Amino acid sequence: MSRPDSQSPYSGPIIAVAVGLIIGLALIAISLRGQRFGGERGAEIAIHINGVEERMARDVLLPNEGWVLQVELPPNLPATTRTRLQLTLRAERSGAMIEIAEQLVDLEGVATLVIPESLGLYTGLLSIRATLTDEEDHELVAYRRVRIRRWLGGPPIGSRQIIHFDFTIDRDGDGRPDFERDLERFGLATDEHPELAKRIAARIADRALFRVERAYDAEDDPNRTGRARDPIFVRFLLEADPGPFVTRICVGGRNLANPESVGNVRFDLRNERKTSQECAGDPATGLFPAELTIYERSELYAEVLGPFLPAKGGIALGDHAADAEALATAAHTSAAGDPSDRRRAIERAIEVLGDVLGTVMAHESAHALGLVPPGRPGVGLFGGAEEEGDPYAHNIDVSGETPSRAWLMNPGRGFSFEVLAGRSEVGELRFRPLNYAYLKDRVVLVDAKN
Ligand SMILES: [Ca+2]
Ligand SMILES: [Ca+2]
Ligand SMILES: [Zn+2]
Repeated sequence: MSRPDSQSPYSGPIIAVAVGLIIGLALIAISLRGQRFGGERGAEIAIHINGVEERMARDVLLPNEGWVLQVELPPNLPATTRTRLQLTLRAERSGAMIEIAEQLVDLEGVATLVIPESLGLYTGLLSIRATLTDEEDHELVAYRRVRIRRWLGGPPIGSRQIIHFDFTIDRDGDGRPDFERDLERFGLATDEHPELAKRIAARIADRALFRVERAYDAEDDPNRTGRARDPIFVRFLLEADPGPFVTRICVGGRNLANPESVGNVRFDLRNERKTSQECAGDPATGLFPAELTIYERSELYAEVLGPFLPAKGGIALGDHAADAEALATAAHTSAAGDPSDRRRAIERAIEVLGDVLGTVMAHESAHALGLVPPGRPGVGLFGGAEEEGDPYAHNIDVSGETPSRAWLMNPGRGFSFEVLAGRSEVGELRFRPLNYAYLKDRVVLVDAKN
């Protein structure tokens, strides 16, 4: 393209001067902001709440105990400077000040405090001030204000909530758990060998439960308390429990009204119903593993289940001579040296199907516990609204879109079989930090009417 004749001969130099000016101003701004601290320029302290990124955490309401305060210090500071961190909490209403020093725990370079009840925080605004002083008495300061609120009707989760995944549901009344019949669709059971169906069903259920527990009580807790176990937890069981707060979620059977849906557990805002049944027939609620056949075109599905699907040249579990023995003992307890190909295929099917099902169980049980409340904090936790369809009760980001990162509570329809199995590049699906904070009673939600 030729140069337009009308262009001013001065435009080049003018732009150069302007760019120079902008760079100069930017440099001045940086040097004003980042006076040398600990020998470095631009050093900053960052105050985080519950491991949630700043834009999402801005308006959250916090309980008077149990939430996590994290102070991230500049990297590469001498240890002596790091130990001089001062943390002050100031109640805006009363002016009461609390100095914190001893209770801070260092977690991978982040000074962390799980707010104890003994701190006696009151409802209202709380100012957090973090101060560091270096060898030359330069001060580095960071502030943050948070809102402390009370839960009306108690915290949503607590320590007594139980989720019972009932794999014995017999919706069709044939005297056998529907889940065992569901496995026939994957070639993992036959009508002639109900005893093998029972055994593999139990193995898959165990594997799935283990996956659920991993999702709720992860070692890499994004809220980073450093505790071996959080006092707030949900128990997940495969057997019925006589406790008062049991939510029963049935696993198995057909979802005739919505045959493409693997899970249909009702969203329960703020977990108001701690005792409920997700087993009804019309409309069907619960989990429907048989519908996982919607993923049959997935590569992983074909690879893992192909050996059992007669339509794919496989042999259904029970029809192969080695199956009874393979299922009689777990692979690792086998006395025979190398497991046979068949045994390996069975173990792999249990692992992959168990992980997929466990991922769906973790997602669906979180709906019963109140994730993801629609709206922004402190009414919601960036969940989609009811009229939005798929995003309803699922994660959206601050701009109202489905998050670009794959999180466990994103709309379920978007996940592939590989992602549900935890065998894609995104790894095992996890609760995002804000979801996790809710599941650990570290954020307060208020009624929109209040
Ligand atoms: Ca049945
Ligand atoms: Ca509930
Ligand atoms: Zn969902």
